[in-house]
Amino acid sequence: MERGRFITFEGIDGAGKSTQIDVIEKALRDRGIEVIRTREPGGTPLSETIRRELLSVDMDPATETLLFFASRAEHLAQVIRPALARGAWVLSDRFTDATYAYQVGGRGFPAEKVESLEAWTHGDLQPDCTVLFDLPPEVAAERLARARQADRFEQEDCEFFTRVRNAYLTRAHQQPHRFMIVDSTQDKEVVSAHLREVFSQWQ
Ligand code: Z5A
Repeated sequence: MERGRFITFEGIDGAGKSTQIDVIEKALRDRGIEVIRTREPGGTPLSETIRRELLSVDMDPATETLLFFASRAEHLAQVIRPALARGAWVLSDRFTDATYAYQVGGRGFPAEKVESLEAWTHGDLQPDCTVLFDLPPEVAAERLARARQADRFEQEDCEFFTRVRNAYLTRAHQQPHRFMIVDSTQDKEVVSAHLREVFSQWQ
């Protein structure tokens, strides 16, 4: 059985990930592919419990980073690895690039510590494709203000999100074989049409 594909979605808060994952999920299902849609932090009962704490409780950056990886280890063991092994495609709303962007880029947590946690947790498994929805933090903040109440991360200031955005862009330029950068300032329908076309063929 051929291993399924692992596709992750990244971007600053309010970049439009959820909106466009719907489109990609449908394009893949229309091809008869088994799709598992999941998210981080979260994706299993235990990881969802960790998510609630991460989004609401102030904590030390080391605790925060370790909890993201604890949630991820469970997610990999219970959901991602079994799905890929049976040939399903996994669409994950965020994965380890988010830790590099938010904890390393945003909070200044040491990159080498994240590298060793990554190697320990899933060094042998990396996304086949990462769609990065890129847009200026000011535009994302305006969209979110209209959409809902802010959680602990969304309450960070514009400088924090500028650092997060820059960290994402740096990773994308370092690993162009894996990243697809999408200009998320474009109209929703324009972005959807582009992604529908890409994922109706992507192997
Ligand atoms: N986090 C971390 O720090 N470290 C880690 O390792 C991981 C995560 C894994 C939870 O993520 C938090 O955890 C996250 C980072 C941190 N920070 N926060 N909060 P999350 O993915 O669950 O939460 P999120 O990023 O905030 O998701 P979101 O707000 O749902 O954003 P989105 O999915 O990218 O956006 P959306 O819901 O599709 O769109 C937002 C609004 O904009 C909505 O009203 C849309 O209708 C609108 N929209 C979307 N696209 C457009 C366009 N093109 N034009 C106009 N309006 C649009």
